[in-house]
Amino acid sequence: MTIDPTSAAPASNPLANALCAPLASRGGPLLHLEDGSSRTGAEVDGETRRIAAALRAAGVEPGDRVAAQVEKSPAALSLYLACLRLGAIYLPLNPAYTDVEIAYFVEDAEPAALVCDPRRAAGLSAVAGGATIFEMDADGRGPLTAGGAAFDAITPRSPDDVATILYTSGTTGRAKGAMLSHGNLLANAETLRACWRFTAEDVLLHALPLFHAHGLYVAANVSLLAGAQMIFLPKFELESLLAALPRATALMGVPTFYTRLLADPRLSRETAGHLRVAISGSAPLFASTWEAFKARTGLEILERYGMTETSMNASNPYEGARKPGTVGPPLPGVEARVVDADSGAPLPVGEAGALEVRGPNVFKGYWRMPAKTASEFREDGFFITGDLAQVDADGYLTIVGRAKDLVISGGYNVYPKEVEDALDALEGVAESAVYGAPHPDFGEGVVAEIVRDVGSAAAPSETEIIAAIRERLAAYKTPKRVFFTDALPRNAMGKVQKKLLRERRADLFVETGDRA
Ligand code: MLC
Ligand code: AMP
Repeated sequence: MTIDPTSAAPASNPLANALCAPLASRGGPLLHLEDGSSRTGAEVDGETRRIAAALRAAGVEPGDRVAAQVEKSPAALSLYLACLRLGAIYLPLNPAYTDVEIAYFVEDAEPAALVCDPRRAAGLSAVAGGATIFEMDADGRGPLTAGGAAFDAITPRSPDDVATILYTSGTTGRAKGAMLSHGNLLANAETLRACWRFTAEDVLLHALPLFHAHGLYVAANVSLLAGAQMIFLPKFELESLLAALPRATALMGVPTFYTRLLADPRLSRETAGHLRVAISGSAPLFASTWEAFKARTGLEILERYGMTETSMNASNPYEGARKPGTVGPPLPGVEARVVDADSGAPLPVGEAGALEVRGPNVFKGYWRMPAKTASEFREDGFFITGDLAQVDADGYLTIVGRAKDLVISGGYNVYPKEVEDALDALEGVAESAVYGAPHPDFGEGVVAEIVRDVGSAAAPSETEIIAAIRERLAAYKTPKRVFFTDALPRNAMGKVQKKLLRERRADLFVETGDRA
């Protein structure tokens, strides 16, 4: 099926029809849970309709935002599907975000409903604005799933209507809500399902969070579209993953999943023997990890490349050569080009430059930020990814770096500017520089260099600074180490030379073996 996300017709809600409608007749298992129980498609469908009815009864209208800061559970999946059915915009949020972080998202997105863990409800009620708060615990219990009426309709939505908003931070430190349309999500899921050969015979090992593009747009959408089953683990936990692996036909993970699996001697041809495909993305996968995984399991990891704004853009082939270190050719229907960042002129094969993409997968823009949106697109509709890439003679892309100041830690994006702003606001800090140092587990670990404010009586220690930041920002954004320096290294233009800092601390985590 080819979806044209710009077409205004026909208002039938193709995404909900593709993902939700088939569930009612699925009497077999859809989700296999850690405790050995399972949920049939029909059960998930029933829960979806109940949640949709409860949201509707609370006044949630099509186009309204439903923010959710909930633990991963079958009900969290149903909540997403309920929003699609209702025509509401689903806005998932990492449970690791602090109340301070949530306050910004709520103020910006003005959701009609905020679904959260009961333990967070009191704190969040202070920042919820006009949103109705619904509690949902880690087992999915709460007023939305308690029973009652069912919303059986599927609200008409055109492919151009917004289905989800996922916040991604930015180089300015201000998070932006990336709006993905129904057409965007369906087109990408359909392409991936076909490229990766997902069918109703598949059992996907789903250990990713459900609040990011990887776990939601890729893992969940593709499985639902294919009618596949999912082993639905609440999070990555090595023991559970190894226990479930022999039952899975497919695995999707960030590179940390693969390095952690490889560090365990139980990963073998036998334990991974049922897998037909192991997919990696969200951060660079080292060729050495690819080789080691192949040597141990016989499987060639299929690496693909995407981002929140675009879902998936490129993938190594299912059939044909998978080249370690590359992310494969652009997906069918996606155009990718490598250009000179300043002139926009296309670069020849083998030359590294700015990567730009265009296709039915590319998002509608940033929520209420038309100027920011416009500045990230070229006139001919190509989106400037902020990644640096080169293309080889076979058309395979390699991501060689980032034009944007970004750290990717265990697959989570950390924008240094956001952390630097939080550091600079602390008493006793004159200025700071945040960057990523190589980390054996997370790929990159967040590190801060601080210049103390000599005019201030406060002289916070490393531990105090880490504790103060942790109150404001999620743990994965909080620097794992803080160093003090008299001056930050700057170039002639006055720009902090983060490359130099990274090089200086290249052995920081590697030497100490520090994982936390
Ligand atoms: C957890 N911590 C992290 C971290 N995850 N620190 C840095 N980076 C991370 N990614 C913190 C914890 O809060 C804890 O801090 C300490 O580090 C140790 O935690 P852990 O027990 O080792 O972490 P764990 O819970 O096992 O989580 C690690 C992980 C997880 C890699 C499994 O981060 C994860 O699931 N990452 C996937 C992220 C993802 O889905 N990205 C996709 C984005 S979409 P403390 O202080 O509490 O002790 C995208 C587009 C695309 O990028 O292309 O897919
Ligand atoms: P996010 O904003 O969380 O969606 O992160 C998207 C970013 O992750 C991209 O812009 C890339 O920098 C990075 N990324 C995703 N997949 C890969 C990959 N396979 N290799 C290298 N970087 C990747």
